[in-house]
Amino acid sequence: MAFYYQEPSRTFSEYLLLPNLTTKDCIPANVNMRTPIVKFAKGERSAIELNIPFASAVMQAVSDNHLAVALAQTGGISFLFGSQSVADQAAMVRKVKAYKAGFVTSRSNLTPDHTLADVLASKEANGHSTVAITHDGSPTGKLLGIVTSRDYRISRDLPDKPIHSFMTPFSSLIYGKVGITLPEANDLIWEHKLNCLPIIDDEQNLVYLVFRKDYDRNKENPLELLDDKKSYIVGAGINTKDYKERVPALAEAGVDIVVLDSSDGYSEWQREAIQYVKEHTDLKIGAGNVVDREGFLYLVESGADFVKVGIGGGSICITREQKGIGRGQATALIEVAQARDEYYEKTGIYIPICSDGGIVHDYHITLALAMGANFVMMGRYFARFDESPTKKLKIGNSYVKEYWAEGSNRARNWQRYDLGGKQSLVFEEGVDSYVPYAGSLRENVEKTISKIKSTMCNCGAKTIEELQRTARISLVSATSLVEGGAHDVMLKESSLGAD
Ligand code: RVP
Repeated sequence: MAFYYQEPSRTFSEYLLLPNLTTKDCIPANVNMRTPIVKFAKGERSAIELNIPFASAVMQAVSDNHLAVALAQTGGISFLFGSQSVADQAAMVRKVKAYKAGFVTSRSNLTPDHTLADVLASKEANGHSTVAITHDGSPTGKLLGIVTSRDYRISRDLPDKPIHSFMTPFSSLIYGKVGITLPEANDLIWEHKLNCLPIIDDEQNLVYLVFRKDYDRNKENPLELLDDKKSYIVGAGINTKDYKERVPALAEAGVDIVVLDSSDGYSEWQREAIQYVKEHTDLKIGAGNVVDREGFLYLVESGADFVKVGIGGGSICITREQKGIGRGQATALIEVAQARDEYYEKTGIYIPICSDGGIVHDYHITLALAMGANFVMMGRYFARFDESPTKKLKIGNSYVKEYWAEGSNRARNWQRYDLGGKQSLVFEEGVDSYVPYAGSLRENVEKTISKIKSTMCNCGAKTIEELQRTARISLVSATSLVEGGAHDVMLKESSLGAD
């Protein structure tokens, strides 16, 4: 006979935290959100810790090198999507590791033979008003000039005017040489009243641009997540099919940590992949996803450095509808956290866990942490920001960004779902969607973190570990859920749509 659980499985929205005594020193400024993400023995520290407990999902629509840099600057980590070629994913890792704060690779580039119409089209497409003019139109070609909106007049100039006739030519440009520091670049920018300083190598090839507006911003990254060589820390998703090629290439590119990305991680394939990574590299590896004690212990005994929890709770995920497997995210997390604590008691080894998917409101993050997660992985949350790799579109009066699932036909990530059958996606486990555009990652993350810190203070906790130890959590009835939102009033327009 099948085994029946006596309790239904539950989601975050069914729980609330109760306040504990808030002492006078328990203010948001004193809350530290540092959190371990790889296993460690009692009395030791985790080899990788985040400054905020956020990871971005292993998804094409979320985690590329741009988002990885932006998230590392705020203290979290991205796991670069794995549903791309080994070479492309390794190149993304290299870009993150080579990124130098304030030094950006030029995103808008044309050749001298392009026209004013091309400049305007490029500006329309990506919003950048500074265009680097290189011999081949690439971001690293020989620098021949720069075009900004001060170089042309749309009312007078004809669209077919060639760029070489109006660009600021290289001979008139102020530039820096590779090796220049950010403060030195900034001095040049101020001295010559520039908006942008190109940085070139000995052959006059363009390497970076430094923008005046970025300088102040880069001074404000007190929580940025750096390795010991001052490069940003970055992770990458892998699968159980091509890890023998993918993992060495990622390691060679300098990745800090990998995670097995699968909708169901309780499998012998994951065990083999973990063991391969442990035997052949020094990399840390996360595994998953699981939703119960058995799955957790299996992956831990296979050697996983952290375990990811969650099946079917993702906003774009239809695994539960398609296959009838999964578990309410809160219940899954509570059971795995309990198994983790018991394992720690027994062995003295602490295994961090990541709650993956289903975060809708910011307070869900605080609940996940209180329930035992060391960090959360989010897709929808990050897909809404400027830095995610997808297109921003206007639909009606609202701006949206595209967000599609890894199990959708669009992503074609069959490796994530494969159970040893034919090598293709036989049916979809996720959808293609839009999410409301929400602006910059930094502003949103800061706001979310301040909400979490404020709740932690209500709960009398100054660290995540303290929150996990002392939180009091209550189930709420269906009717008290109604009481929790604004009710029995008519909302003014300005209050609609608040998170
Ligand atoms: P969310 O943050 O709720 O958007 O969920 C993101 C998570 O959804 C991912 O980290 C992944 O675990 C899961 N996902 C991604 N694609 C699919 C799918 O096709 N079903 N699910």
